Amino acid sequence: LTQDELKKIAAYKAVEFVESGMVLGLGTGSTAKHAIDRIGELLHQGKLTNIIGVPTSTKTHEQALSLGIPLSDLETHPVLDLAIDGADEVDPDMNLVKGRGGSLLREKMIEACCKQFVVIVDESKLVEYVGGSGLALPVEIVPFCWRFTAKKLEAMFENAGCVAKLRVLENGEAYVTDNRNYIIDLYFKKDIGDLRAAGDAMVRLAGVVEHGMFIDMATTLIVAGELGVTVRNK
Ligand code: DER
Repeated sequence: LTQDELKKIAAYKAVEFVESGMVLGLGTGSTAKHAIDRIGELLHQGKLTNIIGVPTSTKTHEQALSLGIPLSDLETHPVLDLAIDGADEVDPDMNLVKGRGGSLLREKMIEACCKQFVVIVDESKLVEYVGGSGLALPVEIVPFCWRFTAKKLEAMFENAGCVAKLRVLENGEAYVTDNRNYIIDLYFKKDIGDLRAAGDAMVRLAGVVEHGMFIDMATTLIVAGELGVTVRNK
């Protein structure tokens, strides 16, 4: 099975948790895309009715619009029933790294308001510890003096061998989020230890908007692997 087929299996499994009448947080990324496609299909077939979606990015907003999924926002629905979203990393305590798709701020705002947050991943996303994949821990920062903020973040995690890089587009220009901010990708050589302390230290730094660690937020984890799909509740 390809990675994308595994993502689709996890996504379809998550949509089994969706009931008619629910207000849903719609995630961002290639795994969440499959879940949103599936929700659109069930709505179209009349197997789901009265669904309202709250999108976590402009990209998801456009996908949901094209599928005819009725949309709303957090101001109209400050409490949601269920969010379905992917992740870049999942540690053994179901803490997540998210944001490699650049949507971590809206994802975290919306997924923090959901009664149930179902995370869908293929098995390649499972790690021993956050940052363990050697891939980025994204941090959304304001563009003002971004080099200053990047250096401060790097120094904060010096003993984890942290390297901070501004996320850029192919043309070398800074990537800009839906919220008109920049993303600094942090790379670690070692475990950063206490995630909550690390997260709190990051957001205390003026200039940092939000980080991509979703600590103790997921309520259900769906993992699709070569041996099948598992569902684990927190
Ligand atoms: O950017 C994000 O937060 C995405 O949800 C990401 O974490 C998962 O993206 P993928 O489903 O394309 O791997």
